[in-house]
Amino acid sequence: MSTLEGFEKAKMIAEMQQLLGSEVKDLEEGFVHYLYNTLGRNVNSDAYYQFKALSYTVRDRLMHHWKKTWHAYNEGDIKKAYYLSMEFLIGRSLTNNLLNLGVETQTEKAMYDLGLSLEEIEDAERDAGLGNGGLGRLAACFMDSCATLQLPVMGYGLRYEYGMFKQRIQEGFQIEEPDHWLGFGNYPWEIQRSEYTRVVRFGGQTRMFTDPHTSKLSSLWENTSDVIAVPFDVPIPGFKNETVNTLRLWSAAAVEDFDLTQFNAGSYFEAVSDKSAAENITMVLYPNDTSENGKELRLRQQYFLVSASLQDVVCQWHHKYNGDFTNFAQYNVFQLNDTHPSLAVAELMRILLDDYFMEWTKAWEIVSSCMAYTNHTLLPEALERWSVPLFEKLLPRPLEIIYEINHRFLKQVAMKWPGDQNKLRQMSIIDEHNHVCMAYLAIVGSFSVNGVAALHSQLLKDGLFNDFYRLWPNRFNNKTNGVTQRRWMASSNPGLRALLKSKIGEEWITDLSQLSKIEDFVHDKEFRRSWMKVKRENKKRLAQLVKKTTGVDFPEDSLFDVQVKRIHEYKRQLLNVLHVIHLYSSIKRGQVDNWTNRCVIIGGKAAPGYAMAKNIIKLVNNVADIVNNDPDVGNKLKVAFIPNYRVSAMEIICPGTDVSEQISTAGKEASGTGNMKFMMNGAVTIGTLDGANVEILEAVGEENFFLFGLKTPEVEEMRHHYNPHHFIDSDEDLRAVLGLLESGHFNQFEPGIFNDIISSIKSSNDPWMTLADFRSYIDTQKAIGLAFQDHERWNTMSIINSARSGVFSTDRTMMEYNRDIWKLTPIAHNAK
Ligand code: B1N
Repeated sequence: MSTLEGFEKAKMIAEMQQLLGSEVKDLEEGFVHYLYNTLGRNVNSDAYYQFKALSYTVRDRLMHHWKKTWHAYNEGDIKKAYYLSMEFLIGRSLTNNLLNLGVETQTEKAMYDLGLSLEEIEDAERDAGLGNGGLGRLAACFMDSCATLQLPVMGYGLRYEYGMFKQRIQEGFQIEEPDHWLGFGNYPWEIQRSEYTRVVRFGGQTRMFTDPHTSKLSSLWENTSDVIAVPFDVPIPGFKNETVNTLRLWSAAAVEDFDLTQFNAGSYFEAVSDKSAAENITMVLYPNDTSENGKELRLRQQYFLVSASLQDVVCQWHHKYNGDFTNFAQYNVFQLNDTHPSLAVAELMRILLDDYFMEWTKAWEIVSSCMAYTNHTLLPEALERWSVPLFEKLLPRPLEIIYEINHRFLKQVAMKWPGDQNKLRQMSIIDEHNHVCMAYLAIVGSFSVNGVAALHSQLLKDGLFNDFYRLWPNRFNNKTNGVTQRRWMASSNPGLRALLKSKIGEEWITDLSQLSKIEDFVHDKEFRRSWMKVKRENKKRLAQLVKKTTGVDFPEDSLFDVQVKRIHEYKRQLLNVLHVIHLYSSIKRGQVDNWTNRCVIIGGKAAPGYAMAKNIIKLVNNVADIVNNDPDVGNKLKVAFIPNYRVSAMEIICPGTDVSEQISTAGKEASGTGNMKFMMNGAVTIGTLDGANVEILEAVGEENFFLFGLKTPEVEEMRHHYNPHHFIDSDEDLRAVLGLLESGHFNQFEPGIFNDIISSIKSSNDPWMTLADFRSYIDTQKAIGLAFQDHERWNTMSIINSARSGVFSTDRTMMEYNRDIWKLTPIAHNAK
């Protein structure tokens, strides 16, 4: 380097430092300003206020780009997509927003200068738990990827006052506590936008009248009880690209604070309780994952979301194009996150027919070319059906429209299958029991129907929706789920990020396929050592979390075996417990040759009304208690049930995991997304051929995946003659496990509490056929234990799993939705 070049370089570095320095100073000033002036606290206040002040500071930096993005999307003729979802499981936002803004180091320095730790401040943020599990978290990952890809996509959801309940464990039982996540104030990431308030109508009656515009007989919806929808906007920044998309969450309010007529008539109590009935709509998230919430309030929530969101879009269109809807479908597409917002089909019809006096065929042409439906489950208990009387009471006008949609649809069915009464009956949107089948409404009203993993999409076509597939084969497609690597690697696994940076740079943060480059280093000694070291550090962090939340000590050189997800019989946490009991019983019998020390983590919430799931939690805790306190066991086996599993817990759990448990009964898990997070972070999967496991196996190859269990067709075949006793009689290990369970070994002072569990797995009607997969699971776990002892082999598997996870980024998923369904043009605006 010449002196001149050296001088230039030194000058550049100095300028850069100055720039960084001024950034640090700005952050400091902003932080102190909000802490003192807005929150009335000082620097030594509670970490929660520090978090709030820092969040406001960071939010300020998003505002300008947010506005610019909004204008860029709304100025010209730009096609936009709307993601309608009852759940957005956002988790924390501070760390993520710092990452996407590219100011993590500067912020860390700013806080350090003030004598504070950024990590502690980040840890004070409460999770925005506005979702149950995979479906809600997927919506949040989608939002992150759309902003990073600069796709004009807006999220629409509900601003629940209470998110997913907090789970506490008391004497082994799950206790639910309300989660007042807003923290008795505002969420620092939201901006209330009262100017976009909408009115949503419920109840009343319909009356026929002659429409003065068309001179046709029309329906008038009157005497309704109205509720106000107030939007709160949450910014969704893309990764270092100046795009900030919007997630709009609706909150319910009474039309007027008090109904004055009632109030004046002396009905003070009724007036106030009407107000709270209105506000009830967005009070609480229904805590059921993959099961129906057949309650009136849930239907209210669904219509509230759909009506407010569609009015929002349609009103803006109306103003912009003076009521000309010719091109509406060309510029707007609505993605329905499962059937929960499928009323959108009827509601958009209602708006076009009743508010804009459009003709049916024209309106239907628009509606059915701008709706797209994603199915997330095949489980019959999750398929939404609303009783017609309830519908009639709550939504008489949308019901009329559904009748008409069905009438016209059944004519099409009759044309396709002339004289086939069965088909009409099977495919009718109104079923034999006088229920509205929301999935059929969604399919009939959409131009695209997709499943969430290759196997799941195939099963939709072959089974559940076969009739519809035969009628409209081109409507059906697959979009395999993903997760965002920004949250699930870059931000939650800083050790891995640093290692990757040193080898392959940082392009993977926006192009995960780049991860494959690390396979070039799979034989590089120094790289391999660093990879192990990163995992070791992450296991340390995870062990600390386990210690803090359960008191159990996890030795870091043990195999960390993790199953975290909602508790459900189909996910088979029970199979996992049976394995734990098998290990315990082996130790007790002295069968410990070639033993691998193992720490088992199970975590997840049970729906409060799901007795069996709650009992499974109790069983895990009781087994853990016996195992962890038996001196014969020592470090050979440790078991912990992590309480209150949520997004922010997964951020610590996932990087520290060696084995990822994905053990659902084949054909039951639509996709799974935890499986992808673990894989990215270098865990090896033990799994059935179910959901996206199929694609994970395909990516890593059989030598890097521990496959076990029956395949989907085998499950379905065996169902007809399933006999668990056949497996019990022929398997000594299984007998030993069941013997321990049945003897009350794990419930000595609580007689009989596990009887239901025992009889469910011993029943020939067990839909999840747990015992059928026992042998294969135990043998595969044995193979895992041995593989783990070969550190080098394990390390190779770990590296390869991560290296080949590129396809499981939601960036890829979103590009596919866009290519095949939305067809949006990315908008790169220059925010000057
Ligand atoms: O959606 C995830 C998938 O990865 C999971 O396999 C799937 O189980 C999950 C009713 C659901 N399906 N259905 C729901 C959630 C809430 C509710 O009230 C159903 N969740 C899934 C993402 O595709």
